[in-house]
Amino acid sequence: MDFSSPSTIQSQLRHDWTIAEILNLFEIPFMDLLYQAHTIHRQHFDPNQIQASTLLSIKTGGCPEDCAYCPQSIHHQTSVESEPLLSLNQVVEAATQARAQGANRFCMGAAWRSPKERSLEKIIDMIKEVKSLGLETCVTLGMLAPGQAEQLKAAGLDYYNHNLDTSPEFYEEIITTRTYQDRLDTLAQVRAAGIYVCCGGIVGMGEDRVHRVGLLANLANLPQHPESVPINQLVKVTGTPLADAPSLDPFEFVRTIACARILMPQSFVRLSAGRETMSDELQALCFFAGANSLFCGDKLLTTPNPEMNRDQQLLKRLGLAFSATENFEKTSSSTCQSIASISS
Ligand code: SAM
Ligand code: DTB
Ligand code: SF4
Repeated sequence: MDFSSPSTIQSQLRHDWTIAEILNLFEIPFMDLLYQAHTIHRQHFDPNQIQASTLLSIKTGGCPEDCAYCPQSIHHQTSVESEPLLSLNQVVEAATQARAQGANRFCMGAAWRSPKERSLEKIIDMIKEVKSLGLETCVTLGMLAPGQAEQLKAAGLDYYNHNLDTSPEFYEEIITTRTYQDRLDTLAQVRAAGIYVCCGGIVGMGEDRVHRVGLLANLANLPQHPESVPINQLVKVTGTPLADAPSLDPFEFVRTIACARILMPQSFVRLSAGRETMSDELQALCFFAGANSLFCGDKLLTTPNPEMNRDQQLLKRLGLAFSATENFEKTSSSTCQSIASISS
């Protein structure tokens, strides 16, 4: 393929990517890869707009799953304590604050294998209240049983986050308590219920490039690309089996972002966990490579995220603005003010 002219760079919506093709993409010279990814990015998005979501852990710790990266698993001895589900009031308060800070989507995460019916009723109330604040809603609750996605959709849920995390081949080294197929089944239920899909993975877990390629292939070859693709860089947490995982070459991280952009041209690619330890320059490269979404706020679920002030300064220095909404059915939203405009 010729990567030297914008006219030869065409982004197609494909669902038949092979591992060999994606490996070839990873192997092209860095500048050519960035050029191609950025050109595709510009064909679908305003390159100066970044979507912002805020995360809240509504049920922290005590999770029965054994995900090797996760500080919330009961299988690992970390400093995260198990807490009960937050009350509706606590959630509404946090969402109101997030809205005031400029986020347009509020993501609620629960450390569950899957939601029990009684808990789901409480989540449904939370979704309704957060939506009534004019925010987009996202939840991540683990695996869904048949019918639960429909209940969430009826409550007005916009997005469901459920990650493939890594390639099928590396998966068993990371999680043994649920299968790759379990994840695909939950994603299919979410899609069938008409909820937007937020699905990505983690890199920097000691996997090889071929496993990063396998993750991207499985995301891109889903029947429909996820609307939102979070790319997490492992946050190494003391007490988890991955606490001493070897650090990923930052340029390899940028390549992963660029390849995600090329493979899923119309999806929002989210620079997710791991930003706290990334330099401003690395994040800027990621935005150039096609990342156009992030989590804002000082905390992810249990680990730190860059402080709001640092993000505001970064966006200002790069001339980027937080966008109104990524909702695919709405073209504008009056509910949110851009963080950049608040800061200026
Ligand atoms: N329990 C639910 C589940 O696993 O689907 C929802 C919450 S879980 C914390 C959501 C995602 O966070 C995981 O799929 C994983 O990709 C990401 N994650 C968890 N711990 C992480 C870490 N230490 N570093 C980077 N990403 C992490
Ligand atoms: C996702 O892919 N990343 C977010 C969100 N979805 C729920 C979570 C990151 C969690 C990082 C570890 C923690 O803070 O506990
Ligand atoms: Fe539980 Fe989700 Fe953490 Fe896995 S990633 S241990 S399912 S909270």
